[in-house]
Amino acid sequence: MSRCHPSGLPEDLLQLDRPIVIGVLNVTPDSFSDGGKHFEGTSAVEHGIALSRDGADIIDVGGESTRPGATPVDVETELSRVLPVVRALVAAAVHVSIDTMKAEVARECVAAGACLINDVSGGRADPAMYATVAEQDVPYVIMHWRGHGAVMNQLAVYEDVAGDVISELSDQLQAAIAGGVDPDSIIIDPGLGFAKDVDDNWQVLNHLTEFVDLGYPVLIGASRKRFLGSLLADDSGRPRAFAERDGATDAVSAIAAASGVWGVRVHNVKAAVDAVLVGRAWARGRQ
Ligand code: PMM
Repeated sequence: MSRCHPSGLPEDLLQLDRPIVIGVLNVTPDSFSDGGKHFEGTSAVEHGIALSRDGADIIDVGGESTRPGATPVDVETELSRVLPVVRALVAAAVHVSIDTMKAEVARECVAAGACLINDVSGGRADPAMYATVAEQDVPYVIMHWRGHGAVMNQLAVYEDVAGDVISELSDQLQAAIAGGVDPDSIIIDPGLGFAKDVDDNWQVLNHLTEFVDLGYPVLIGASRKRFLGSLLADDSGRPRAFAERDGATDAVSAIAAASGVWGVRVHNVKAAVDAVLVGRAWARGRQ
């Protein structure tokens, strides 16, 4: 089980002896489960502080929805959404990561105090990203990604899902390192729900230890996603409401922690901290 921390992580988090819990804070009008809820700056900051009090180690601030069919935003719009929130949370001594596919947004937010760059495209959306990351001393999340929200559902075609995702993620890793990114700063993420049909996600999760065995810290973002909504659908096939998917999210977080992941990215932080503690204890019982 490899769960060592990436280089560049804030000192106090390096001491943590359980998987990291990252709280989701979408400052967007249209994200899939909390879009519009925290669109106003002050409510976003208050929610970020509340997540931090609930036990989130890092708050992941995003200003562009990545859901299928979402409208892309330009750099200025994204920065105007995220930068004030990043600044206010950093001023409140909260660790912040920036969820962006844009190098300029990443650079500005790290300058404002963000301690991690979470790029769901893993460098594939912006050719300037690797060079920008190489200049920062913060960890960098490389997520498996095949294309933007407008097309990603059409791209969910695999021969062998887990094998294909591992191979494509390895290509992204190689490109990042060739582009100057410090390998010790990299976190990998299989990208649940991104160009993946419902069953594809379960296959990826079933092979989670193979991702862990690649030797990089692994982050998992299952929280409230469609594959959980489908699993919990009612008798008429209607997916479970977003806010009622947290029990299933916690179950995934516990099993992921027992499988050796480095961190989970979730909407409901309190129960997720318990879930990763269960997973850690489970894994220790095995040793
Ligand atoms: N999922 C979403 C957004 N950002 N980042 C990482 N690293 N991994 C994910 O799975 C991920 C992400 C989409 O979910 P949201 O709309 O709830 O933020």
